[in-house]
Amino acid sequence: MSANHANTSVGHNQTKRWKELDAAHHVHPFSNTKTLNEEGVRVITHAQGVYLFDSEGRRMIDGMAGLWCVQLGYGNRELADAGSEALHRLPYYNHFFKTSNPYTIELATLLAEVLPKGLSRILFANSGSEANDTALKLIRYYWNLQGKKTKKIHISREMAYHGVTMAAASLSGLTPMHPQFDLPLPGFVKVPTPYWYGAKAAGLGDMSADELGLYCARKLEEKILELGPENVASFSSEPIHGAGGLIFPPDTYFPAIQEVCRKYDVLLHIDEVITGFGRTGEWFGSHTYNINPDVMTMAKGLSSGYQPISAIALNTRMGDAIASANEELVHGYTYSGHPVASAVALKNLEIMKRDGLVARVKNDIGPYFQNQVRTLLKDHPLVGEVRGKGLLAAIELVDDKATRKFFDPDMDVGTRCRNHCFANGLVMRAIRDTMVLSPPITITHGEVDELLGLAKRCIDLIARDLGRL
Ligand code: PXG
Repeated sequence: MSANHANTSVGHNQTKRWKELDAAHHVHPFSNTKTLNEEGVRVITHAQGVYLFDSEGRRMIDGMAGLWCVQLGYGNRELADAGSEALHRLPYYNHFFKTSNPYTIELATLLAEVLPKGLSRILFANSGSEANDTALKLIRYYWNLQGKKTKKIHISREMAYHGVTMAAASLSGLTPMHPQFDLPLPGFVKVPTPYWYGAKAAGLGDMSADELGLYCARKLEEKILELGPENVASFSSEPIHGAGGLIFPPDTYFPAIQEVCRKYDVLLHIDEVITGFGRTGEWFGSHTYNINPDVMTMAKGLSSGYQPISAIALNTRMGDAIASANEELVHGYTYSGHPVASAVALKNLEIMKRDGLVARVKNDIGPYFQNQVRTLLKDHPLVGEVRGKGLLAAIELVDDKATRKFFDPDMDVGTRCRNHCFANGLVMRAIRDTMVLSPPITITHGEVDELLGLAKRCIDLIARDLGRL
């Protein structure tokens, strides 16, 4: 850490002023505006490596890489310089008027190189939600081009998170996202997801994970048959549920799911917004689980979060249909393939390639992280399960390990644990009572030790509060 980050406090009065102004003028995402304004926000002023600093001079280790996105960590000079150079050379131009720019062309080319085979045509947008919205529109367009005009229904999974636009929120299976906005829209249907740890509590008995994977694929098939395959356009899935609670697919799941999609000619949309760019130890979760998407969406780690940019990759089937349709594709954003965002994403991918960062997650830091998190926490009295892959880990805090019984949600165990984390200089996310980690992929071994040491300390603290330690 450089010396200029040592003293970061901006003073009590400035912090107080920012808290007041934020409460007066700024409405926060996914927050209770009333209680947040009463409590006051924490103002993050800068960040370096895996550390965040707030206006009161506190340092926190960021176990979440922001929102699962800062792959290369904070303060990367090369990314900042790439953005700065593009800001000076070409701060903006669009792709509408038969024009392109070098950054976006090179980015699309490099992406096509690292994407699973066959995904070679790419559109750009600005967020994961927009990418998913775009993917659904292109799926509709594809079926319309094929003359299959009844194929309109989009199936996705319970507990899925695909974003917040009208379509992306409709695609999401986290039910609290819907009632405020009268969603989901018509034509969005959900099927069960293979959450083995929660299967018992959900009344699915004692199936093995592999049995559960096949069961969920059967449920997809039954749903397609119930709706009529001629009415089903697509099935959407994250390779691993992110915001739904870091749920990893059983080995049986994706082979069976892909067979069902093929059998009924249902397009497979894979949402790699969290699982892309080295997170699982491969470039994409689709590599990890041997998935062949028709359309893949990505965002977050594409630019390490340094710029808002997302992408939609099409396989030959969809890409060729659109490329040979010989009519205008009536879709696109002012900022599709923004030069500055493209330049930063391009540099981000170049660095990942040059420094072998994906292989580092697979062969070095990923296995170390997985081993350490299990060694430290697997036998903890409050921990029912530790699961993970690459640089993703979930720690289930449970009432009874033997019966996989969850705590009463009213006890807010996860949130209380997260509060201990903040107080102790650690950002660890709570999803229900599952504690989640997804640090920058550049994290060092020593920083992994620090991160997990703090995580253990905070889980000890909540265990003590509950009289379990
Ligand atoms: N798909 C997936 C799989 C995501 O995780 C989106 C789409 C939407 O991306 P945008 O860029 O529109 O936000 C996401 C976003 C959390 C959290 O608390 C997760 C996300 C966003 C905000 C919070 O876990 N994921």
